[in-house]
Amino acid sequence: MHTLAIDIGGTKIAIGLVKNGELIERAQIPTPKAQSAAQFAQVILARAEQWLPTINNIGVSTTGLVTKGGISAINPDTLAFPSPFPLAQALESLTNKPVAMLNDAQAAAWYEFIKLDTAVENMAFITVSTGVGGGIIIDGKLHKGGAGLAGHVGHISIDSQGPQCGCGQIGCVEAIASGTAIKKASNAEFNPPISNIDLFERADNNPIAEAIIAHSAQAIATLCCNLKATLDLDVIVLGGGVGLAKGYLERVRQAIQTRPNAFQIPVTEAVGNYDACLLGAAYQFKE
Ligand code: BMX
Ligand code: ZN
Repeated sequence: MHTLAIDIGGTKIAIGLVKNGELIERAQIPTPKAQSAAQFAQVILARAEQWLPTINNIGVSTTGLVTKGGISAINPDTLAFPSPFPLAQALESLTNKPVAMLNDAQAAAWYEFIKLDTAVENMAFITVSTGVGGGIIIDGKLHKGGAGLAGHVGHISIDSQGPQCGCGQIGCVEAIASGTAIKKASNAEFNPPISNIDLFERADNNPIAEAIIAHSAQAIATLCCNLKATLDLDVIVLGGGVGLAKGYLERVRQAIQTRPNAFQIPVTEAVGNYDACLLGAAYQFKE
């Protein structure tokens, strides 16, 4: 079976051809500015043109809340199109193929759950990237909730005195720990501004860079302990550009170790690496 996998982020779209569960081709385009879902879908399909004759179905993972009506923003600062955006319908009518769509972190959670070394029943996937997203598996099933919002753990508020989040709340994990939040903190300290990649490289010798990254990792550790307390998870899988950056997972683990025993939880690295969401898009067609 061949699946066209599409992972939509705020700045880039990853497109892949997945054959029997393996990613065999991969491409990437910047997220287009499009007036309509049909136009947006056309840009994606044009990049995948050579694969279209072979595909059986299309799996999409996307940033944002996924409902029957389309994709909607929880944090409009990180979404490039208006809500609700009926992209699944547009892809379906342009290709006549079955289309399945999930929130990006929910899709990655399902993929990472299937790929776990040791079978567990309850886990979460957390991505620390442009935003902070999440997906939750309870009793071996992806928990989406009534409105599809389940897993939006980036919008758990952990500091009532904290920064304003684009979602409208104060002190969300996303506003403190995301790649966007790290960049904001870094811009306030470094002139000329440096990239987040440079910030991680400087952290060994520069206490300001280290403090910015540690602040993010501490917030993610708090989130992990809160999830342990709420759902008694067996494991948390970490992914995303920041989550997978050198030394980040170690910082999160160290911060968790300072918390009381009852809230300790193992945190592992996403086996799907930077493509966990893309692979998750395709794995909607796998049990
Ligand atoms: C935001 C939210 C989530 C998403 C998460 C990670 C929007 C547009 N997105 O919290 O749905 O899962 O970001 O998204 O409201 P990423 O783009 O950082 O991977
Ligand atoms: Zn928020």
